[in-house]
Amino acid sequence: MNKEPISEEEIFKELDFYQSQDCKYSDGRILGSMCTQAHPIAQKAFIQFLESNLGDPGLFKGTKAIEDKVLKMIGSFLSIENPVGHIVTGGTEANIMAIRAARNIARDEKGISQGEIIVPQSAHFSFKKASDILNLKLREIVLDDSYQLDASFVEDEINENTVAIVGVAGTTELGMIDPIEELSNIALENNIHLHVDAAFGGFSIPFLKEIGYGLPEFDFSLKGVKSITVDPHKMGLAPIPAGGILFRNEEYLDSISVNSPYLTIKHQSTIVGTRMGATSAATFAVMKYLGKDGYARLAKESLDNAIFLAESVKQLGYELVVEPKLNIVAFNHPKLETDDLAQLIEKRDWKVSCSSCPKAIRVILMNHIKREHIVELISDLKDI
Ligand code: 0PR
Repeated sequence: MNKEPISEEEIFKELDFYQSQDCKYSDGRILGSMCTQAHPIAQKAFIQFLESNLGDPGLFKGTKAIEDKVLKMIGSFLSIENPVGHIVTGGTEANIMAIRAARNIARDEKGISQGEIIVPQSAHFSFKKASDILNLKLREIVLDDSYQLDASFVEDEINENTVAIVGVAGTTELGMIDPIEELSNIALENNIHLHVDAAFGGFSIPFLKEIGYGLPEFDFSLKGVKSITVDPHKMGLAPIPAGGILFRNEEYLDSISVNSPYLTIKHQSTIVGTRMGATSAATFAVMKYLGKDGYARLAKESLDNAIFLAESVKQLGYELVVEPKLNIVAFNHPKLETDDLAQLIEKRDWKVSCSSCPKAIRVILMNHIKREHIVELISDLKDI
């Protein structure tokens, strides 16, 4: 490190140099990201609340009230009036908190010491982290022909050690929606915690349903659903790191709270201690600014773009993996291996991502990918 101070100008010259090596969402070339440009109003609120620490909410009572309001607003489109939870660092922290709550309650109420969780093959790798950290065995359920969890296999995997079942509403690779209603019934019959990972789909499915899209139920209206992950920093247009975890009631948060004696609150349930208030403020701002109509418009635009891309690649003779349910399109070349196709697309300056199950090129139609970018991509795919 330098001993003598360096001028602001010098520092920013250096920072600009490094930043110029980063990809920019606004270029429309990032095809495989679930994050996108934060809405300008969210950026403004983020900066205003930069110093606020929700790890010690007695010092930041106003920011704490904002976090509570955000949870209530999210609850208003996930069929719950008074959710309990937090705005956290992302889907990973949210999922770990949910599984931790399920494990602790199963331990305290059923005496389970060697717990297991049941997840679809399509579950995000954060559940691997959760099972490792929480010492739980992971049981994976195979997918059906449309790449959704096959609920008929779930009951076979349940045993006296099962602490949670996970369903995904908007899978990471393909944007599919698991049969959450069936999972809810199974969870209720067997008295097991059902967690829904709607990190990606939580900010789009409810709004698409509202404007008439026939998508399945996945939220707290289903009695078996005890917790939902829903990330403002994905389809919510909030800045990173804004995840959301909502529980049905206080019992779940209590089960993961530890004493924090010298703070202004005496208990803390998040994994992270010192934590941002800025993300709650930013999420509050963008949610108010867009309203349900704004999110419905954005979700429809993204889905329309996905359908447009899907139809176009089919017309070009590419093989579509599955008709898009949400704004993710996965496809393959009829002759080339996926990795070779990925390389050819990368060569044309696109930032490509591949799905693993099945192997395919995967494009997430986030807000930064506009129609003109898709048209350009289609033209490159035509050449290839
Ligand atoms: N649950 C689901 C369904 C997800 O898709 C993701 C992340 C998570 C949980 C975990 O969320 P956090 O990453 O917020 O902890 N899905 C994307 C993925 O892993 C995240 C992502 C975002 C990846 C932007 C790349 C990228 O450029 O693919």
